[in-house]
This record gives sequence, C-alpha cells and structure tokens, in this order.
Amino acid sequence: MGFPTDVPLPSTIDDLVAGINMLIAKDVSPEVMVQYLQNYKNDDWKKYATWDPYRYTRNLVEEIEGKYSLILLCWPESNASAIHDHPNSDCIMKCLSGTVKETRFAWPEKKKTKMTETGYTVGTQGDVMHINDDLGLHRVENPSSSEGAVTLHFYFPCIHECLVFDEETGKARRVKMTYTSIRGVKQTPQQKVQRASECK
Ligand code: 2CO
Ligand code: FE2
Repeated sequence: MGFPTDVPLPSTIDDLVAGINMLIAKDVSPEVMVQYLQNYKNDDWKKYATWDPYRYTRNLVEEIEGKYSLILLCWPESNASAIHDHPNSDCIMKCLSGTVKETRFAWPEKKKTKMTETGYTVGTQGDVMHINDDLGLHRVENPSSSEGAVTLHFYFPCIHECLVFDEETGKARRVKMTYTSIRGVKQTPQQKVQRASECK
C-alpha cells in the first residue's frame, strides 16, 4: 500500500501523534510508518526530553494500550542498551539529535556461546531504522563520548517487557521496561513500580 493521501504530513509532535492515530486505524504496514516518521522534522520533541547522566531515559509521548507507544529516548554520552528483543512488535526508531549506533545480533542457537553480530548501522539526525524479532536482536548506543543523542521510538503494538541477552553466553532474562516520564510528567520510583506491575 502506498502512503495514504488523506493523512497530512506532521509539522509538530502533536500532528505526528494525530497522524499515527489515523495510520494505526488504517492498519498500515511498518514501511508506511517509516515514511511517516521520516517526515517529522520539528524539534518540539524537546519538551519531552529528560536526562540522567548514567543511563538512557524513556519518556512516553503517547500510548494506546494494545496499539502503539511513541517514546522519546535520551542517551547520555557513551551509553548503550543491553542486547534485546521486541516481543511481537515492530520498532521504528528515528534519530532526532546526535549519533546513534545500532548493532544487530542473531538469535542465539547454542547455549553458552558468544552471540553473533550480523551488522551495524550508524544513524544521525533524520535517519530512521526498523527492527522486529524476525530481523533479529539489537543493541542501541550513543557512540559519542562528547555529545548526547535523542531517538524517537515507535512500537506497534506497545511492548512493556523484553528479553535482554548476555553477549558472551547468549543467556536471556526477561525485564520489565519503565518510563522516566509519561506525557511530560516525571515518574516517581513508586509510580514506575506500580506501572510495571500493571503492564502485562
Ligand atoms: N527497545 C529499547 C527500549 O525501548 C530501545 S532500543 O530501540 O528499540 O528501551
Ligand atoms: Fe530496541
């Protein structure tokens, strides 16, 4: 399916959410979602940005349970995610600021064996990437030691937990994901625990 002509291209992040709602209702493909995210060029995402010097923050912009979540991730210098999956979800990631490196890995086949890297991509402002469990696993990182990075992640459907893998052995454990802020409101540790236990 081509890009639906009745969905206006987004000039603000609120437009982006409105357009996503229309595209979700039309049940469009990940490729159409990639095209749509490519067209968001504003920097009004800054109102959702929060920073932690030690780890990347996850800031929920919008979520419709069972449908999608749109999350702004702020990566301090040299910070990396664990290697992880995206259970039954498509993940589209757009680099909004700085540099982001995505390294892909194959699903482990043998126990106690170092995981196999299958390639990597380095993205800068405006670049959009797409992953799902059929395409493999990934680690995302900010490779810069002098500058933060910001990425916008669109998951459809939403994911609230994932498997994280030990690169040396391929051993996986399931973790719940929490939000640093929700629709611009910073979450207390209690709210994070409460919400993690509500999200199955
Ligand atoms: N999946 C990770 C997260 O939501 C970020 S890497 O891009 O999908 O925390
Ligand atoms: Fe990811």
